[in-house]
Amino acid sequence: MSSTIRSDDDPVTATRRRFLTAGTAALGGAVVGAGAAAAETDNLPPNVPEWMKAPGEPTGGQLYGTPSPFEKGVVRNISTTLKQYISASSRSPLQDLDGIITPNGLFYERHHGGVPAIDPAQHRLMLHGLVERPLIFTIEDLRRFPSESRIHFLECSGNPGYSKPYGKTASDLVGLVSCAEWTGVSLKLVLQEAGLKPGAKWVVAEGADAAALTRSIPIEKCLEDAILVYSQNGERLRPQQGYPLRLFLPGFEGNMSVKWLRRLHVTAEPVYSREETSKYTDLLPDGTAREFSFYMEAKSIITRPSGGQRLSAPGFHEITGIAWSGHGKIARVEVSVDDGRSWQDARLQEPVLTRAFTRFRLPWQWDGKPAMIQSRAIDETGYVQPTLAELLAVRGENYFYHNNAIWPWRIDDNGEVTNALA
Ligand SMILES: Nc1nc2c(c(=O)[nH]1)N[C@H]1C(S)=C(S)[C@@H](COP(=O)(O)O)O[C@H]1N2
Ligand SMILES: [Mo]
Repeated sequence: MSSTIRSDDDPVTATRRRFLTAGTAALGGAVVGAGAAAAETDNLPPNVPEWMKAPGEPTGGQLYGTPSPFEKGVVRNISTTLKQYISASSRSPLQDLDGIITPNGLFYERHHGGVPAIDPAQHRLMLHGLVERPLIFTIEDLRRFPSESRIHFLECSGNPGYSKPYGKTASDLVGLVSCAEWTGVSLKLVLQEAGLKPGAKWVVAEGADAAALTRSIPIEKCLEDAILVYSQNGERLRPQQGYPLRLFLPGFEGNMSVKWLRRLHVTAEPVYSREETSKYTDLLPDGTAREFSFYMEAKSIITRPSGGQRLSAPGFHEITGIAWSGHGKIARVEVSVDDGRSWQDARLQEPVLTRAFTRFRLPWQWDGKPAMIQSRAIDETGYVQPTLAELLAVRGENYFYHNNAIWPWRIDDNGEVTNALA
């Protein structure tokens, strides 16, 4: 027996394709990926490890499960320079996650007035304005409607929020994005229950937090795919994500998915609230403002190898990351391993869903020399993720929202991965 990993399509006796060559444990040799300290233990082959010698913890010790204590470093990333009081954010540790679903405890957070503690029994959703029948719903009322579940990303328009790229890790750079399965009732059904009056063109959504965050949403989006969400990844929303009810607008900038939703006011015009005028409006180089900037454009990031990580040895490494677009499905992701001179198609992991994370992968042989790796997403509309220089040439630097530029990583000859634009 050898611990060398072989590809699935090879018979186990063949040695055609070996992924791990240098640094891999052969029997009696060193240990894969383990440091010198770990090699001191008696728990390694051929010994029987101590956790096999007695029964483990009984179930019931933890009524709500938590990750292994050995994963305690996989946590949300909270800025140490920004005051985390009323206006706060925390970033998803994208570089530590696999697949396309962000676990609820690691979902990014952004709030403008703290996290309210809402008793669902005392929470109501009011629907009024240009409707035939103004209605007030309890959470139980909303749960009586037909439900639906869909997987979508959510991204803050301030992700990363600066034209000057700063930060070390994928999380520092673009951690204000996450992806989950959302369950709730289609907003269209709820609007139909009230009956829209002629002239109903906008729906103004208001949150029940101290910020009373308010945004005007075009009626077309409300009737297309907006959801009134009460559950995320199978369980009820977390307080940070809008418990007990949030609006969810697939593909639109995060701040429009109003959390702790208390009111939907159907109007003929947008209300020009603070969050759609002084904030989240993009001032262009010619002095005009890009209003409104609803859609999050195609974007991708390599999460492994990525900033803060280190390649252990030359040889095989899988390059993997996530891509997403507010305009629909990801059509292609291209990866360059030679500083943008040539690009290859990465393999897209199924399912490729609309307005959701798509995981991409590219097998790569690192020759041990310095390298520059980067990914660019192309969505089903044909839109290609731009470089930072291309983006700044068009949009200027008067504002810092909607930065969907390519983020290259530099790999040093010692395997260290750093932000190539910093
Ligand atoms: N009521 C309310 N809704 C809100 C916010 C808020 O502060 N109050 N923040 C918005 C912003 S800026 C973003 S990016 C998303 C973040 O959602 P999350 O914290 O669930 O990731 O919620 C939006 N909805
Ligand atoms: Mo945001």
